[in-house]
Amino acid sequence: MTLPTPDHPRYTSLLLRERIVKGIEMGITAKQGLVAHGRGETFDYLIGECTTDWAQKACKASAAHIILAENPVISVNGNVAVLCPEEVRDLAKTLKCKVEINLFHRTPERMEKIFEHLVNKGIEAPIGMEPDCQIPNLDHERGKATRGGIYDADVVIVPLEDGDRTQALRAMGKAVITIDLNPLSRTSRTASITIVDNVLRALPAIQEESVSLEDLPRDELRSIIDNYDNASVIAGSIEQMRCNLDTVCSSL
Ligand code: PTJ
Repeated sequence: MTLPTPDHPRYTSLLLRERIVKGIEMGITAKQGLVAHGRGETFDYLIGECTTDWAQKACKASAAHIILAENPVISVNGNVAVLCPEEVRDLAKTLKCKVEINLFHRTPERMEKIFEHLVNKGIEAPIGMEPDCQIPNLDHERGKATRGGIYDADVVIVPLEDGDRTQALRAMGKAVITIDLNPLSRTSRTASITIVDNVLRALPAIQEESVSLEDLPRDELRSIIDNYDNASVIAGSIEQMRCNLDTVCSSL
């Protein structure tokens, strides 16, 4: 692995790329995860590789949702497992969320390796290894779920999702929080809360927001959620990308 020195302008981005490559070598990340990561990199570039005010607003509403939740669950796939296992662990601990492994390209070998990896990173008892039910109207592997986990969750956090599961989870009456750098994706447009940010920045941002909200009474937390407008947050994120492009174009 050839890594640039930390003063390289693309250091963080290249480091993450290496994590994904290593994830593939370890049998954790799907090859398709490379393509997904590349798409994410493009949108991250456009958003300015930072947590925008729009994303921060979405993180605050997410924190309120999770604090009020009875059974919040973080869904982990092969990209998330290698990009930010510590951030998943910390958020799960702080906000008492279960962690469920859920894969699109599911194989017993990958499930086993991801489980071991998460346990090694300090995540206690990830679930998903023995799914015992199916999300209605979702026939593929992503529909496999666990009772007491995603199947019974009231709030599900789905970073780097791949489409129709968000819709299916919402049809079950759940609140779905997605972290997706692509504001145009179906997932982004159908989630209850869409955080247009890199999962690496978004998970700690939710955690920080939760610390500042933890002493608020329930009705104030509820009003943060009720006053949150996801459509305007998505539109704002797209507008931010357009402004960033305009700035670059006008400097040429
Ligand atoms: O591990 P598996 O088998 O469950 O497969 C996982 C992947 C990611 C391969 C699968 O879910 C997939 O194909 O996803 P998509 O349809 O490519 O969607 C992934 C979305 O996540 C895209 O919209 C990307 O822009 C976005 N994305 C990629 N990297 C990041 C990201 N969003 C936030 N943070 C990232 N680091």
